[in-house]
Amino acid sequence: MRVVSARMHRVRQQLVHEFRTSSHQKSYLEHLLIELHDADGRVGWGEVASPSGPYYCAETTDTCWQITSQYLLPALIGTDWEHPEQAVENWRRVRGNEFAKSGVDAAVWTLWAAAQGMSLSAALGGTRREVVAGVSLGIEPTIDDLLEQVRLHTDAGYPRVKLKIAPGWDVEPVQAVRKEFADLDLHVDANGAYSESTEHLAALTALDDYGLTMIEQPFAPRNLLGHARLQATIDTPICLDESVETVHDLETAIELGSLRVLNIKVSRMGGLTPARAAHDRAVQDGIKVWCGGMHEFGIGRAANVAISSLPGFSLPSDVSASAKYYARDIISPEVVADRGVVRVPTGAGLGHEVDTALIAEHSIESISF
Ligand code: OSB
Ligand code: MG
Repeated sequence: MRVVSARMHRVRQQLVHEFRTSSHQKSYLEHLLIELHDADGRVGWGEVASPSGPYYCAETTDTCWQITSQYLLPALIGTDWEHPEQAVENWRRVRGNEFAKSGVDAAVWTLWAAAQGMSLSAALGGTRREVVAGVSLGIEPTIDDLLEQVRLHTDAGYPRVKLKIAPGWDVEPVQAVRKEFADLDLHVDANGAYSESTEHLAALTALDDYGLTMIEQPFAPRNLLGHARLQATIDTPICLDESVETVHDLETAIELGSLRVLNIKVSRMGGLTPARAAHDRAVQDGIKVWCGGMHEFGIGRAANVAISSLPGFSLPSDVSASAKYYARDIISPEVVADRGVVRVPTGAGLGHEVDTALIAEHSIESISF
């Protein structure tokens, strides 16, 4: 196969509900949408879901634009390849920049799946026909606001809720939610906001009493030893997100005992190819996996649904319905969740139509290659 031309669009979408984490706050997102064309008129779509600022990871929308347009697309266009894993060899020399790579990698996979007449899920080796979605809820102004959000989403049938926490917003909100939702599959995500100070460790240890499914990324990304030390003293499984950008990070974390659960994000790991490799490696060592999200628009969301269909994804994923995030999504049909269950598309390629008119309407900037 050969990509003969490409386009990249910088698109802004308003969130239906403002989202706050320990590190940043957002009411809209700007993602890059990549379309790859082959000589037979097929199109492959991928999404770069980088946050605008460098608060989740080092990348930003601007760095992704730069790396994609200056290095990744020029390295791909015009080369011959048989399989997506071969196509991504073209940018093996580019260090880091996983969000930028992930959008091009996913576009390569959807183009290849379309050419094979296979769904993205089948192309990846997915076995599930439906995946279970949870929701991730941000830090709210008050506990009452948070309880209202939990009610809204559990009433809609989502079986798992993740709460963002930060020092000063941890035991109290968790206690309040647990009091009203005794049996809910509940977990927390700190986005690395805690240190190993006595005060912070006391709060994290206190969370051990609330039957949480996991505590996600309590410490800074590089602090694998700290995560191992904490895991040795609490029963609640630790889940890593930001700490694991490569399969090598995962192997180190497993060896150190820093995690029992892995949040696999297609974006954070540089695409479907490395995300699938991380899935295989985690399952081999009995690490539970689920798919995290970055508030993707429909194209990135469809890639997340496809990877979540691999057999090892045994916990609910952050692949909530399009409507949880956006008034109107850029794909049709939109992603829908029925009591938290999302059907895995069976149509060739992405399995959704891409609404190019809506993309054009919300596009800030486009570039052709
Ligand atoms: O840490 O998982 C995270 C969103 C932006 C940045 C980081 C994270 C998140 C989420 C949202 O939790 C997951 C989603 O619903 O897409
Ligand atoms: Mg996280």
